[in-house]
Amino acid sequence: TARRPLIAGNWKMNGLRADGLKLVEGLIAHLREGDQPFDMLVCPPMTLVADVAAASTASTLLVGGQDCHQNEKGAHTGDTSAWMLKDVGATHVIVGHSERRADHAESSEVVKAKAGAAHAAGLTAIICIGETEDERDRGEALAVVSGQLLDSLPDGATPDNTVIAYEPVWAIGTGKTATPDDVAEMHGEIRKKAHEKLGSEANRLRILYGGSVKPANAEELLALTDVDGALVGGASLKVEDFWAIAKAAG
Ligand code: G2H
Repeated sequence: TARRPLIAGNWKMNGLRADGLKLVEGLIAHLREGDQPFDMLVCPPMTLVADVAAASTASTLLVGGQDCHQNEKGAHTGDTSAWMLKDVGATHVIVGHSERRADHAESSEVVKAKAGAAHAAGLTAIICIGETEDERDRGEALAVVSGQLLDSLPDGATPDNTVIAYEPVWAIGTGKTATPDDVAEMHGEIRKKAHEKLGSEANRLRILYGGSVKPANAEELLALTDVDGALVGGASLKVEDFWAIAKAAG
């Protein structure tokens, strides 16, 4: 099954207005060079989602949030709903990033509810899963990740409204990347497990790799059979680095 790669940038808590808009202008200029064999998405901090979406309307650049609340509205100070993201032009939202699982104690149950809210609002949910270094050292990586996958996928998930991002926690922002063999094994396992929920549709599911993806390692990771794109943090903050990663996809 041919799956169109998705190259997603997770800006995390980086970018004031001027930097963010400049970054987006640079990416849009590249996208206008011609048809590309990949989809490109940026997920700016909440303060910039509306501006970046407005700046991207006449281009193919997609815009998403980095998190959403599981409810539509209400007394949740500081939170943003999936409907609010949709309202300002987002098409995607990342849920369950390991930094949110760690910093905000988000369980897979909460992540599942957030993904369900994203779907209800008409957004594509990018559900992040991944094992810690201790879990890998104990030989539990496959079991932990499979469990997170099945526990985080909401009913109604399809390859059209859901993307999975495998991000080994020990490879995030550390400069360490999983070996291509480890990544290939894990992505194969994730697709196999996804069949339990999605049936043969799992063959269309996009599974991204994330964790210190950079121009120097993008090509070998993106060449793997079950790697359908990348979720890029640090290297998505520089136009030329992010573009080089995307070009490695096609
Ligand atoms: C993993 C990744 C993006 P980085 O968190 O989600 O970040 O590429 O900086 O490791």
